[in-house]
Amino acid sequence: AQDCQVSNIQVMQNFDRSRYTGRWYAVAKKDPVGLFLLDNVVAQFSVDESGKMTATAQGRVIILNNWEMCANMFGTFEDTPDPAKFKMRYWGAAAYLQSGNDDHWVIDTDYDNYAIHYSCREVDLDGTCLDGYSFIFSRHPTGLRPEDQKIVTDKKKDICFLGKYRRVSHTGFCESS
Ligand code: FEN
Repeated sequence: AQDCQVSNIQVMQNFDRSRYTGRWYAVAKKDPVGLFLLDNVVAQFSVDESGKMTATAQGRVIILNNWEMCANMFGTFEDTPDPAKFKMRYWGAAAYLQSGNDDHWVIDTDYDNYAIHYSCREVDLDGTCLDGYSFIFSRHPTGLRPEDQKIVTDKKKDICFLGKYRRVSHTGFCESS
C-alpha cells in the first residue's frame, strides 16, 4: 500500500472537523529540516461560527543563548477539495518564531483517542517527500492506548515515516503559559 509517492498518500475519509476540535497531545513527531518545536507540544483545534478551522500549538523551543521558551503558535486553515487536506498558515506569538505556509493533512483519527498528522514541505523529483513533518496526537496526556498503537504504526509505514519519529515528552514546561 506504500510506494511513498506523496500524491498517493491516503488521508482520512469523510474528515469531520468539528469532531477534531479540542486538545491533542503530541506523543511523537517526525521533524522537518530547520526550526521546529522540541517537546511539550500540545495543539488545540477550533472551528469558528463560519466553519473555518483554526488551531493553536504550544511547544518548547531553545532560542539564542540557550534560552528555553514556550512557543505559542497560531494556525489558520484553508480548505481544499479534500476535506482532510488543508493549507495551514502559521505564525508565532513572538517575533523570533518562524512563520510559514504548510500542507496539513489528517491521515487518520478516531477523534476520541488518536490522530495522525502529515505535512510534506518539499516533494522530491521522484515524487517522494524530501522534507516533511508529522505528529502523532493523543487525547490522553499519558500517551496512546495499546489498542491504537498498531493502527498508528501501520499509518507511519503508509506515509513512509516509520522509524523517523521521536517521542515527545511532556514535562509541564508550557503549562504555566
Ligand atoms: C500544528 C497543528 C496545530 C497548529 C500549528 C501546528 C504547527 C506548528 C509549527 C510550529 C513551528 C515552530 C517553529 C519554531 C521556531 C501542526 C502542531 C500551528 C509548524 C518554526 C525557533 C527556535 C530557535 C530560534 C528561533 C525560533 O521558530 N523555533 O532561535
